[in-house]
Amino acid sequence: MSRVPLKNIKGVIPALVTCFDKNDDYDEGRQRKVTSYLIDRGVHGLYLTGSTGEGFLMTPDERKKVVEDVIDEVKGRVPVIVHVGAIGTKISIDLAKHAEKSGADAISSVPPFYWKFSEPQMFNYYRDISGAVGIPMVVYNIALAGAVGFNFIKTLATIEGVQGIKYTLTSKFEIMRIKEEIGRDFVVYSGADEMAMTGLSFGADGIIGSFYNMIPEPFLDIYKAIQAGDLKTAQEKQRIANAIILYTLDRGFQVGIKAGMNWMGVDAGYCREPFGRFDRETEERYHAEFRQLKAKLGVKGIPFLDKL
Ligand code: MN9
Repeated sequence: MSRVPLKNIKGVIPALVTCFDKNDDYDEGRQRKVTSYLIDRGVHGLYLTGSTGEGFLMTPDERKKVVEDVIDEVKGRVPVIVHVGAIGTKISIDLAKHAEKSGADAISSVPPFYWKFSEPQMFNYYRDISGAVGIPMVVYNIALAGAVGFNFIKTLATIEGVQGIKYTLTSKFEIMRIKEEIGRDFVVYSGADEMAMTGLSFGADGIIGSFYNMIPEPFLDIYKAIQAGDLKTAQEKQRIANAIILYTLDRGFQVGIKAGMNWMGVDAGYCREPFGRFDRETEERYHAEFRQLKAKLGVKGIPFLDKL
């Protein structure tokens, strides 16, 4: 099986939503459609069953099914990173081996959480998972799971197999520091969508996040603009994207992103409980509010706004 080396996995990578039906069951049909829809829009890769993918709300078997269906649907068109994080090493190893066997290009994991594990325990977690597979590991650093500090990132980078980090913190200067002190080859994905251009201009190789499901285009433009050194364009696209992001965050972001995708023309289904769902009136009201935002912004050429 040919795999994409981590250093070649760059650009705009949606933390893919997982689609559930109205009975709260995983929905393969919608999942396949959403997958191909995003590839057609030009995203550069996919990150599965992470926070946005509601991975922690699924059983290991359900997570495996999502991975199999998405990789089958992708058919090698873009690289795939699978989040295998769980509180226990044994479950994560099982998910990691399954991801490798299914054809994933890389795995990723938050540190084990809930019990406030010590750094040696977290180190062993990453060592044991990485040691069980032959594909690279991307550490997922996010406050929700208890963010780890720079020195510990450096320690984790000594593990064979740990080749990168998804850095979902707002301290973006650390991205530059990681590249300086760990090495240019250590792959960094910037993870706060609101600061995508900051992360990229500080040296991140790519961006992985929730909103690339709903509004990939401005971020594809930001990625291109930063590569071309065009800060002005990047800033303008980030400004518009952030207006949309902040509006969505205020209205419940997991559910809001799926509603937004629906308005874009792809049915991403429902979120899993306890996230809840919009009733018809609420969704219609939000839709109307977004049209007001569009009028206020007064811009054209952002497909999400154009379609509202
Ligand atoms: O990195 C995402 N974080 C979470 C992933 O899911 C907690 C981000 O993409 C945020 O959802 C986004 C909105 O704040 O930046």
